[in-house]
This record gives sequence, structure tokens and C-alpha cells, in this order.
Amino acid sequence: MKITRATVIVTCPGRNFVTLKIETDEGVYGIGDATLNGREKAVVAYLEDHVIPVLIGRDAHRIEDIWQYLYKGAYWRRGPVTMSAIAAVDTALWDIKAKAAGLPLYQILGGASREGVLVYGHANGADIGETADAVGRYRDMGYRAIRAQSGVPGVKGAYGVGKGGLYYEPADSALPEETVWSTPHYLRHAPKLFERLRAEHGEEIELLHDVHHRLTPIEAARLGKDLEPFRLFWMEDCTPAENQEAFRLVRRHTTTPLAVGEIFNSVHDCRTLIQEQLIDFIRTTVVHAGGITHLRQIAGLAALYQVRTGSHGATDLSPVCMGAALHFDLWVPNFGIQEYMRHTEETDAVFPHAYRFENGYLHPGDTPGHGVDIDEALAAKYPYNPKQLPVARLTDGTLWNW
Ligand code: EZ4
Ligand code: CO
Repeated sequence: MKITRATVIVTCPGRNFVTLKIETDEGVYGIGDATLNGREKAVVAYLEDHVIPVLIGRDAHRIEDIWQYLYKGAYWRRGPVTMSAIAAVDTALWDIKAKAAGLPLYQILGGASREGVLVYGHANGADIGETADAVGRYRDMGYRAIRAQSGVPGVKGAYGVGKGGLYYEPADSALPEETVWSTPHYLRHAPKLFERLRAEHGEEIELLHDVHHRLTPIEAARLGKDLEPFRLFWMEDCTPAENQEAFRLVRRHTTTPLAVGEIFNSVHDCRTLIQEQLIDFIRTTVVHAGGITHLRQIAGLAALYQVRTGSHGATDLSPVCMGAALHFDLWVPNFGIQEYMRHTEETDAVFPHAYRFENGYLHPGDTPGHGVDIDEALAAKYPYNPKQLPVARLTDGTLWNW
């Protein structure tokens, strides 16, 4: 089955998405997500200028060989742009293989290991009361696991606080918005949030929290300890992880489970974290970590060390990524949880999909392939609209980690 054509589709039904479509001489086509939030055009150029020309004429069934060709053949390995481009090709090829076999993708990977994919939603609020109410709304919708973030007194524009409603979108400005960060205020506030959530919502609901890289290792250790009474499912990205050894310090001090990896793009970004069992959940995704092929390798390493998966699933990962991720999640033996931020109705209309939410679980559906398509005519009605993520500065002006 020869690849005859590949095209990149950029669309902005509320936010920007980049999709790769690969067509074959047998009429079967596949799609893959290539969205890199705030850096979309870099991946578009990488695909159009450097990847698509070498794909034409190759056998679409040779997924592994094409992956190796794009990774080793580029000479320049890894990095978010390269790995998102490779991921898009890989996802589209798995879609094609499963469609050609007439099977949903999870069957090709090894079949279902569970009945559904446990997901967590996002409860945000300007203060603790609003967040507690938002948790209630997610419980009413059937969610069994909920991430909770709230505004922090003394901090303007804390991470994860929406502008109203259930929808949260951090990349909403043509040039990066400047926010202010105060660690002392946050460290005093966060345990109060979870104390209130446990008092109001009980022990049964799983609660998660995203620190979004704001703390130093010893501050993260302190927060982990302070959150222990509230039994979090995980504390995410408590400190930047380029230095994987930094997590040794956090780990030594707290039993709060740790999750990291949404900005990783390769198994080498998490090798030490996994092998030294410094984390409990690895958050690498289909789109940013080289596709199903590479994610499978990361999950395989993690399984040896009882680290479970907890893939990133924010709104900047398109429904195409979500569909592929759900097939992966249904199969992967060491599955933990899947993040699920609901897309807007406009986005769902551009990307018709087979996956569905029921009682706190997502199901990928049984449509052959990964079950997500793109309505190209509708996509064309939403032109690219440049948006970037915010930056954060400490109160004295020092640039910090957003
Ligand atoms: O800030 O996806 O866990 N979710 C997150 C997200 C990220 C965005 C960055 O593109 O941290 O909200
Ligand atoms: Co996060």
C-alpha cells in the first residue's frame, strides 16, 4: 500500500489545530495530530518542507521503518517540533493500518485490557468556593476523578483559573500575556483548597492538582507533605524536570504521588525518573512524544518500574490525539488515568469522532482506525489565529516558569 499524498490542515475552531492527512493508492487514508501549542507553524513547516517529500511512494504498512527513518534519518534527534511531526505521521499510519484491517486501533495494539478509560476533568475557580462548586458540577456529570485549581489571593492570573464556565484555555493572546507569581502565597493557599474539597466532597472522589512547574524541589517537597492528609491521586509537574535528579529530593520527603511529562518528547526525558522510581505517573502523549510507536516504548519501560501512564489531554491536543490516546489507554497494561478537557462544540464538529464519555470513563468506540476524522470543508472556514501561552514573573520581575 503506497503513500500517494500527504497534506497538512491548519484550522482554528476556537483554538489552533494542525492535522496531517496521509493518502494511499488503495484509497485508505489516515490522520494524525501535529499540534504544538503556540508553535504550530514550526511543525507545519517541518512536515511540509522536510517530511512529506520523503514519505511519498513508501509502503504505508511499514510504520516502524518509517518511524526509524524520520528519527535517525534526520540526524537531528528529538525535540518537540521533530517529535510532534513524527507523531503525526505515526498516528496517521496506525490509523491506516487499522482501517485496512477493518479493526479499531486498540485491537491491533493487543486488544482491550479494561472496559473503559478512566478520565479526569478540570475544575477551576477564582477562589476556593468557586472551585468547590466546579468540582460539584463535574461530579454531577459523572466524573470520578477531578483536577482542582483555584485563584490564589495575592497572585494575579494563577495557572489553571478559567475566565468563566467550564472551559479553560491558557493560550489566548497573540503575544504572551504577563502573569505574576508568588510561591509563598500559593504554598499557604493550596492545602486549604484540598482541605475544603475533602470536607465538601468526601473521600471517594479522586482529586488531582497541577503545580505547573512553579516550585523549587524543596518547595515541592513541602507542598507534597502538606497535601498528604488529602490523599491526592497525584501532584503534577511540581518542579521543572529537565534535571530529572531534582525529583530525588521531592521523593525523599513525601508520599503524595507524583506525575510529570506533558512537555517531554522522548523516553530519554524520563529514563532516570522512571528507572529510579522517582515518579508514579508518566504524562507523555501521542502527539508530543513521537506517536503510538514511541509512547509504547515509554510505557514499556515504565511498566518495569510500576510507573503508570497518565497522558496529557488538554484542549490544545486535538480530538485526533484524544482518539488515538484512548485506543492506547484501553490497551496499555500499566494504564493509570487519562486527562480529558472537553473540546468546544466547534472543535467537535470539525473532528467527528467515535469516542464517547459515560460514567467517568471514555470509550474509543469500535470504528476501524482510531475513529476520528476531519471535515476539511468545515476546517477551511476557521483560518489560523496566532495565540501564545502566557509567561510568569515573580513579584520582583524575575522571569519564572509558567
Ligand atoms: O498548560 O496544555 O495539564 N495540563 C496542562 C495544560 C498545559 C497546556 C499547554 O499547552 O498543564 O493546561
Ligand atoms: Co499540566
